[in-house]
Amino acid sequence: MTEEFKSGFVAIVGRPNVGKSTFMNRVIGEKIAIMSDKAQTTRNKIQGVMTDKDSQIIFIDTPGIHKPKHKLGDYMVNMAENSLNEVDAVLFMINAEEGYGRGDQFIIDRLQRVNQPVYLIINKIDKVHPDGLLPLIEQYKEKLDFEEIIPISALEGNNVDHLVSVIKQQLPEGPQFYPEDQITDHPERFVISEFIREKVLHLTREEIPHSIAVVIEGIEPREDSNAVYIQAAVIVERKSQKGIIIGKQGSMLKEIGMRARKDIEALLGSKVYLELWVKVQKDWRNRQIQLNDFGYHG
Ligand code: GDP
Ligand code: K
Ligand code: MG
Repeated sequence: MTEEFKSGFVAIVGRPNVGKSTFMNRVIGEKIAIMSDKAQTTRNKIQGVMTDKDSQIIFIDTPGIHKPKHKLGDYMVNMAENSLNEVDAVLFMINAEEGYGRGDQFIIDRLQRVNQPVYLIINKIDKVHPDGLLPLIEQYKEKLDFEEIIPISALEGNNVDHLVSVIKQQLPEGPQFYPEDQITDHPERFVISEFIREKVLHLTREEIPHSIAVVIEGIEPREDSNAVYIQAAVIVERKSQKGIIIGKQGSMLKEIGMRARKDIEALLGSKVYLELWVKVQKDWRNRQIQLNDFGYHG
């Protein structure tokens, strides 16, 4: 009998900053999920596709499930929960250094309603002494019936290959959903907007928390010059925030644009002209009706 091709969808859940994006990027090998020390950087689900000769794994990097604070929070939690019931396996990632916390209980409560196999992934083992792992494993075992418990270091790569092979065994026979060279099914538009948002968050630090969105208003490849023209708007809630993002004589916005442009050029492999501006749109997070405009589709 010949080996059948296997394929399936795998969701990654866990508190913010446990290393979900780092893991995705290590497995996929490209900067598609945005990594940052700030919580909630990954807002939409990003799919990364890993293909080899006999399998294809489609990873869903969910936004961290957490207790909602406003409408957008609700939306994010619902989206994350829904995606868990459409996958073949769930990776519940924790940080070996932090141990069990209330944020985990909130996620575990949700995972109890999931029928698919749930794997406990203990990440950042490079930061702890191996003796500390056993008590941690015992503690989590009591909370949920995990299919398997796998310690890894997403940053250094320890045991990541093993985890991938375990997932592969779990997958059903199935088609190759995406072409081999495709690493994400998100339109470039979304990745580009995330690059810009990442730069805003990095450069403005705590002054601009998460109350921004980035909307790509135009992407226009010009064949004559092999360049891509991109127009994007940064949406803020208050006028004061607009001032911070623009900076003295536009210096901040210029820096944001310059850094984002470098990432976008690397992504698209061509020269990029990026036109950025800032718009004030009051209380956008609580206006459900606008969410679709910003690209938050369930
Ligand atoms: P996410 O919010 O779960 O997507 O977390 P990120 O992937 O953005 O990672 C948050 C922080 O943890 C970043 O600074 C990463 O470099 C760091 N990190 C992720 N995985 C590891 C790991 O295995 N070991 C160590 N030491 N740091 C890690
Ligand atoms: K993060
Ligand atoms: Mg992330």
